[in-house]
Amino acid sequence: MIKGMTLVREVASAEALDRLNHLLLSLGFEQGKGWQDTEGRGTALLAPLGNLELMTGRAPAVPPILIEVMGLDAVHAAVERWMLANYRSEEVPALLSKPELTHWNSRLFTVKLEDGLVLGFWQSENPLHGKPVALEGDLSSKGMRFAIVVARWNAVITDRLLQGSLDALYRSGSAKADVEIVRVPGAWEVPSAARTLAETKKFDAIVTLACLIRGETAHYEAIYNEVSRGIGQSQQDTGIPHAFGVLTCETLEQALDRAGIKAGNKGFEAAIAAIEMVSIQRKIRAEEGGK
Ligand code: DLZ
Repeated sequence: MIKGMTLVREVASAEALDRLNHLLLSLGFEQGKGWQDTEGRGTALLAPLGNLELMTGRAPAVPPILIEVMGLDAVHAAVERWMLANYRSEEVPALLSKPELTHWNSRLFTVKLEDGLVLGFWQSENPLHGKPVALEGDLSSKGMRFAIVVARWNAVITDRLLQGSLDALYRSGSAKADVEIVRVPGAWEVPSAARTLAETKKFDAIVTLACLIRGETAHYEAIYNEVSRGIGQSQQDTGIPHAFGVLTCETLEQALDRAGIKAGNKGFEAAIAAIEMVSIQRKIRAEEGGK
């Protein structure tokens, strides 16, 4: 039912309002819808988030208007420049404090403006502060079992994709015995082999590798659509993650670029995605099991 929160504060004059409005916009507030009538006017400054904090047990150690920022030192420098432009320079040190560590693992500075209006600017020292809590997969593949299905067609490319996948798996902890490589004639055969492997339930994830080049592939779109649909369907039907390392390129040069020359190695990326998906599946199941 709650839509938002508005803090209303009177300032001394129209000039003060414009000056402050200008400062806060330059720091990153968004201009909201203001108002004006015969007696006065208001300006709305929008922040991405707001919250109401209630406390008890001791008096607040902070001003009632607290603005959370990124880049506290840059904000402090901008406020200082603004203060020097609007106040006598000898007044500024008493009005603008230096950023200091707080007891809640943050840094904060305050600025006293006209009519006792005090703003506190702060930044958390915790890099994870404010990040949405999310389950994420780890990138260790130790103890996971993988099958890699690789098409022989365009082997000059797919061999490089395979090397990329193996590199990713071994470097993240896989034992050679935990990685099975299955070669199939071309991209068209990849979904069927992937599904057969997934159905054995011997593997935690399947990595699929192939390369379709438009110039040499008749009905390129039709083949690509069927290959991607088949791999996706196998993944959904079996519940085993299938990483998609099927290149679709206009030219051989483009394919080479994506197989380790200029634009990364899609085989490496697919294997990393597979590891992450196995890890995330395990975490989701562990959470479910713990409920
Ligand atoms: C036939 C064919 C063609 C024209 N192009 C490719 C390609 O670019 N990439 C690929 O992986 N495979 C290609 N193939 C082979 C088919 O995928 C399939 O292996 C054969 O049609 C046999 O079913």
